Amino acid sequence: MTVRVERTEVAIIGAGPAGLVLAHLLARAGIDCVVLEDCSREHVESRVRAGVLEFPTVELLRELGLADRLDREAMTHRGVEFAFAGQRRRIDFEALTGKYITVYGQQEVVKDLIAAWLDRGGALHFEVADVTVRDADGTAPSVTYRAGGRSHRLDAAIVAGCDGFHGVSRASIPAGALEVADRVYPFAWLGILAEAPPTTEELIYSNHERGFALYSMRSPRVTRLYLQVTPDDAVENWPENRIWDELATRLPTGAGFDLRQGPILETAITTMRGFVASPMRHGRLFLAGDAAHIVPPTGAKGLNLAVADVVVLADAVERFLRHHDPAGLDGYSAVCLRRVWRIQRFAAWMTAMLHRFDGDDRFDRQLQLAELEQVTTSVAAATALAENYVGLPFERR
Ligand code: RFL
Ligand code: PHB
Repeated sequence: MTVRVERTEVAIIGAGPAGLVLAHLLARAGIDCVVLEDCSREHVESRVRAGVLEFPTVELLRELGLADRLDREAMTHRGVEFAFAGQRRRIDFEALTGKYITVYGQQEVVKDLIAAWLDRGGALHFEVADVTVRDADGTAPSVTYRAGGRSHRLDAAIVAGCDGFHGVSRASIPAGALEVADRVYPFAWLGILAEAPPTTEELIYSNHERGFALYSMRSPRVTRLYLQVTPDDAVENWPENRIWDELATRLPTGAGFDLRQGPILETAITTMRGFVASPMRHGRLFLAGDAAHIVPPTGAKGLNLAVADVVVLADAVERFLRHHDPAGLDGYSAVCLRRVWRIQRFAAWMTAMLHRFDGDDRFDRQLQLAELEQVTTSVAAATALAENYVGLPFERR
């Protein structure tokens, strides 16, 4: 069968936040790229995931001219609350760091990035199948795939593996060429999206003796709530009334907090894991975002970390393709991994401080409460949390 051959400078696998932001960054630098996505546009635009955007992420979207709708519709949060031992304490990001976070659904970001990309005539193929990375260890890599009943080959100078944790990019790297660090947590999150107006202006992370709960939101009409559950739990075990009862138990009561109920639009269980593959490169294949690493969601970092990677990658690719300087590509993995591990540390620390671990004794519990006391009373400790939460500055030239 004939193979359709196309050429570009950068082949991007995956139209999630990493792949789409990379495409826009490269286009700004005048670099040609093609994005390949195995799901449909409807599917990627409706996948409910992250909601918290760091300050540097939002600044970058603005700089790229991709934040018009975000600036109209998103919610600015200047702090966050922690509930524990019957109290609520606020950490004031703005006072401590001068920065804030933005609450805007990941699928809204993805919608905006796709619309802007297609508007400017960018190449993006949905529903491609059998995506395979070829000859990554030579100087002429390519990606083959099937679409519209035909076989295709996309030749490129660089392949960007932005295809998430279960993608093909990382899996195409020979065993032995990657080192993996992995931590699976002994719990999961049950997340719901409910058509109910938020009762507070900011997120509430709650440490409760029955387990962690998180109060978040997506808009003035939709709340996003999470409960710590066991890793083998199933959505079928959680009828609506059980979810609301458990949320009411674990979230604070009184003092302006009123858990408003409403129709549940979606329920899903997410396992909790920290994972890092290194190096984030194999020859001309560069991994970015969840394809290279995942963090437990307690720090709200995964999407933001994906964006931080592609900021470094776009810069490195430009130096290589436009100035024949491979230094950026050679340093890519080390530069990204420095941030990745700082974020893993933050997410692991938040996770340890807020969840109930099986086998916790009275001593462990008191240590958790003391940690929360320290973080919410010491300006130094609160500042350390705030600067990580609002987002460490990107590494840029
Ligand atoms: P994505 O978003 O998974 O995108 C990868 C894309 O690649 C496609 N793909 C392929 N395409 C072509 N060929 C193949 N063989 C392919 N295989 C896969 C996929 O269809 C998809 O479109 O990875 P990316 O771009 O690296 O982005 C990472 C983020 O999605 C992820 O880290 C966050 O969602 C994590 N996360 C959060 N991050 C935050 O920054 N703030 C948060 O508040 C936050 N909350 C969360 C989260 C993740 C959660 N879940 C469901 C895991 C809350 C939850 C519950
Ligand atoms: C969310 O709103 O989905 C969310 C917020 C904070 C987190 C994780 C998820 O830490």
